[in-house]
Amino acid sequence: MGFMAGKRALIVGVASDRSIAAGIAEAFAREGAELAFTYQNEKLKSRVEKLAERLGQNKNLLFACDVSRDDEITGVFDNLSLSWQSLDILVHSVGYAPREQLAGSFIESITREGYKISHDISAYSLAALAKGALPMMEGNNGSILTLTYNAATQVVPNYNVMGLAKASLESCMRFLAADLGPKGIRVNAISAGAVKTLAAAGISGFRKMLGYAEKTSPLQRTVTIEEIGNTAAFLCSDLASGITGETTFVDAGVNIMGMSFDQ
Ligand code: NAD
Ligand code: 0WE
Repeated sequence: MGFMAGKRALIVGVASDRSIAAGIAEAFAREGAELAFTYQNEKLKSRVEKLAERLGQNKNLLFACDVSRDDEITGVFDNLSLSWQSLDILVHSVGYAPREQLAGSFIESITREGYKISHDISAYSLAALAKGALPMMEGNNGSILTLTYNAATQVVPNYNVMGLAKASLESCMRFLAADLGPKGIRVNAISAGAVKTLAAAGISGFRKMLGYAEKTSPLQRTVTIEEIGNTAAFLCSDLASGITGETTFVDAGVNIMGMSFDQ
């Protein structure tokens, strides 16, 4: 029996089979969890549907959810509660800034609108989803997980306003952990190393970033969505019952290095 048997999880953030959320879903399903999914818009629905099917999950537990819309967030939990009495796990794997924010000089690219959108979609959405999920999660050793990136605390060229949004997301994760701990809910983050997903497609210099990990990380390679998924499964299971408010790096060790050794 898997170590997540009997757990019910809602996964937000699948856009393709390469999504980090897809790696997480795969590990959760392997460990015996039951899954429900959201999709951002109709264009992405069929991809999420196919993943749910491949993982042997109930194809009816798919809900539209653009996280910038309160009515859609409310709708997810209203509909989910018709099928599930309670929810054990919420995975938040969402990040977005308008593309032009993610290129070139920080000071030249940042705008009030870019700041607003990136923080709304990438950081506030964790609090909004937690608020919506709380009535279903209270009192059953639940766990919430979000995905962050090291540029929250260390400057990465071109990541720009998303770095600020990830800093806000990590702080949100800690405030939620403090608030929800007494209700039995743990809240954690995985800080993932660079992975080639849709969110990475078209980002100038992304290949260089993967190369940096291969050159600099102690493990001399990048990480996979399977490795991130396995860590997510651990953190969201009772095996991690003593861990909350924590950011766990799954980055082949890149973040510990101050400078790379010569090759
Ligand atoms: P991805 O493109 O597969 O996933 C991003 C998801 O965000 C998509 O499913 C998309 O539908 C969703 N999304 C964007 N705007 C939304 C909105 N308004 N409403 C609802 N959903 C919305 O890319 P990914 O790399 O799997 O990203 C998942 C998370 O992992 C993000 O938080 C990202 O910042 C983080 N992360 C990614 C990397 C990387 O290198 N790929 C590294 C560290 C952290
Ligand atoms: O969090 C991310 C990606 C976030 C992201 C990606 C996009 C591309 C498409 C947010 N918004 C958008 N908007 C779009 O229009 N990562 C950690 C991956 C990533 O993105 C970078 C990176 C890394 C690593 C951008 C610049 C520099 C490094």
